[in-house]
Amino acid sequence: MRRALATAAVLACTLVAATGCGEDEEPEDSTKTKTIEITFADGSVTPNGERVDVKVGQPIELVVKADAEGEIHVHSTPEKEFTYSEGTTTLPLTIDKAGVVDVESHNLEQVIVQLEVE
Ligand SMILES: [Cu+2]
Repeated sequence: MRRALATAAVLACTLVAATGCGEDEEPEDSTKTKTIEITFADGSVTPNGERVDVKVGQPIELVVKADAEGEIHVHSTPEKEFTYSEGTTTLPLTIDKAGVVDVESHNLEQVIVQLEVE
């Protein structure tokens, strides 16, 4: 069902290509899981401080691909800590307060993404 709708949306986009039809213009569905892919490789991480819009209570999945195990901090209230292992780890997350929430790697001392929760 969801897939069929997505296909229809893609077709609609092609038809109105002249007016532009980006991902950003799609109305955000707060019940749809937001997937954020995070890659750790050779001591660095991607993304690197990027802002991601999410809704309060929206299910989020951090899909972590890593070449070594490590830890991710989510600076929400209260804070959350996640560990990931080598390979792919999927970390489910929801934020129940509006604001900007940093997702960090303390091993690398880097902000991975900033969740703009509204
Ligand atoms: Cu932290």
